[in-house]
Amino acid sequence: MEHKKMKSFPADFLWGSASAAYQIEGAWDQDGKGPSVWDVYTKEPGTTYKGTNGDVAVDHYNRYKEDVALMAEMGLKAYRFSIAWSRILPEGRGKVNEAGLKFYDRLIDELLKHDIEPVVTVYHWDVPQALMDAYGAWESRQIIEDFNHYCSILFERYGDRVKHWVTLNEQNIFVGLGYRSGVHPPGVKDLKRMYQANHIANVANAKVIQSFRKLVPDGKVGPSFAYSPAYPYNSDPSNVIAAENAEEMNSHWWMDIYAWGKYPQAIWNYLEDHGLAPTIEDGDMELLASAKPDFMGLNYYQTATYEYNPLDGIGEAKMNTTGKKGSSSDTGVPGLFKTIKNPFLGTTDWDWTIDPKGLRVALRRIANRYQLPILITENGLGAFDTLEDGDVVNDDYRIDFLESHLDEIQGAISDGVDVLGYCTWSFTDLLSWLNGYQKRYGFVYVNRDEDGPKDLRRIKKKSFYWYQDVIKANGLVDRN
Ligand code: BGP
Repeated sequence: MEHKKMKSFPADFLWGSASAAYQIEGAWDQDGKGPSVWDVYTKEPGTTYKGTNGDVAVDHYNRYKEDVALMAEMGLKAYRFSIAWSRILPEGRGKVNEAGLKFYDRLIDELLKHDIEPVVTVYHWDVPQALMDAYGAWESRQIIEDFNHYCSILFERYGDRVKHWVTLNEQNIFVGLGYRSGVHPPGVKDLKRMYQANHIANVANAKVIQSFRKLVPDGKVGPSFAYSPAYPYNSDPSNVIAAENAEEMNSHWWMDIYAWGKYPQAIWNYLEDHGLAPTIEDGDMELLASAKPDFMGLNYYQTATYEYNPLDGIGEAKMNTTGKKGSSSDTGVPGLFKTIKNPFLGTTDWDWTIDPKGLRVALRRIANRYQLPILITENGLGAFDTLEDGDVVNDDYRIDFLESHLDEIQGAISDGVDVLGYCTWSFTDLLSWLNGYQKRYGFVYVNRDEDGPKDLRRIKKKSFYWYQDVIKANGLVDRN
């Protein structure tokens, strides 16, 4: 839709940026923290790029004041971060670690002191290793109670100061990479187990939303979903159906549950036919339908384009975790869909398509289908940055990327979509789960690499000053 005049960003728009505990905190065993699955998984040979892990990460645990001071200098209105479950409950359940709770008290207070709205994610993939050892974490229904207990501790402790909460971060990614491609913990390739763990995570998510209503009645809560809108390769109806299949299997499978408590029919039938449908217990569907979120959290990075894939067609892909352009391969589900390169779009060095308009497509589709406000909880560009003499990083490519996406957000707002805020990924550089430290996302360069933490010096990139101007103007600024 073309508009003669675009609407402005709302006056209370949350101009933000995001991170996750494992990717920034470090201090992996400091002050009583227990190990998470990522602390253990990254130590297994061959799991991550050059064996990188989050033992030190960017040491945010010990440098949070410096990081928040930079956020304040930038004028950030919101900061999304996650809480490490095993800092609060080192064993995942049982004994509470007061030192862990105190760390987040200090962080939240520091943010509020600078008028930065904390947006707290309760789960960004770092389930306590103790729960993995005890019962296979998300594969057991025991986690429903344990997760609810953990979240209730957070709601009670921080609910007076934190009003925006994210439940599960990218459930589709942590179960997909954990149990389908087997590249995230627990490193399993078993679709039956994946769909079962996913259903249990859905129930746990719903239960926590119910607790939230009681404990933080004036707060807002929602999941963050990694949505890559599906495009058909062309108007060949076989390819259009392939894209429908992908949209339903890769996206509606989760978002329909969050918004409506229902699994989409065609994929449900497909899974039943293949012996992959999850076991549903009495009361599950009622619980799912009763736990409506206040917003859909959207993590948007790219779109995917699909074409017909025959029954004997291709399956799992090879991922690019090195930054060597073109080293990934197409992926598919035989009989449903396969990916194909979109001839209209360029890609990053990690082969992610660059598609700002796709963000507008995502916003429009979510708004139309679910009638929920949307909080963009992640969007950003992973790129190689060069630290130049005099501590300068000229990341014009990142500014171009973010600016073009913001332009489409404003387009979506003008179309009538209720967008609550925009959290870029990420504020400082951080550990990219499988891709080491060379895939950088931040406004703030952190002087470390795969070989070691160096001095962890913080350096403002050119994009830092650009976003500062955008926030000040409450919208896009003329760069010339
Ligand atoms: C999302 C995750 C983030 C972040 C981001 C970039 O899937 O929620 O934690 O890592 O993607 O991904 P990557 O680090 O793989 O480039």
